[in-house]
Amino acid sequence: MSEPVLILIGSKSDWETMREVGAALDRLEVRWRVQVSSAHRALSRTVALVQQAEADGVRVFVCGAGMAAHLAGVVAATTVRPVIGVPLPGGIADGLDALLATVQMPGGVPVATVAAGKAGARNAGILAAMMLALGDEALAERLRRFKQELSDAVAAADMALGEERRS
Ligand code: RP5
Repeated sequence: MSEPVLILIGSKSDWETMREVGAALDRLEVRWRVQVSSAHRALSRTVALVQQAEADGVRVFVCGAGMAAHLAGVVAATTVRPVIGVPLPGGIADGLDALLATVQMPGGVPVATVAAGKAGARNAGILAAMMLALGDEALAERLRRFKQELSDAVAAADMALGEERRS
């Protein structure tokens, strides 16, 4: 059985940002793998890879690309599994270009697009886990704990700032 999440990146240069997807999934104990495949430079390879991944049991695709970021759209055109798109900085508008290219899908072919850059990559990992948690109560419980930790960290930051201001 394949890993449930396949992270696809348009270039090896995208990995520095997209490693955040893997880090978020690791934290939630969700198995994943990563492959490089470009929509523009290797279209047939990308389509074949997605078809094989779906046949192998991949349940969610997370795609990161920059510039004219068409990778998530090509993957969404190929599979019936959910596709999350992460727009990456580096183009002429530093991520805004990739955001528009990723989010502006025509009706009928959705890509769940997250924020550009590392925060978006992290959220893509969490969102993929939330999708998988629909059929996995143990994962849903790990997500609840994760949300509680986020909230606890805000309270701790508030307390730390208060102490700093008093000293
Ligand atoms: C996109 O072009 C890739 O996703 C990457 O963000 C950008 C630049 O790719 P490289 O020239 O670094 O391979 O397709």
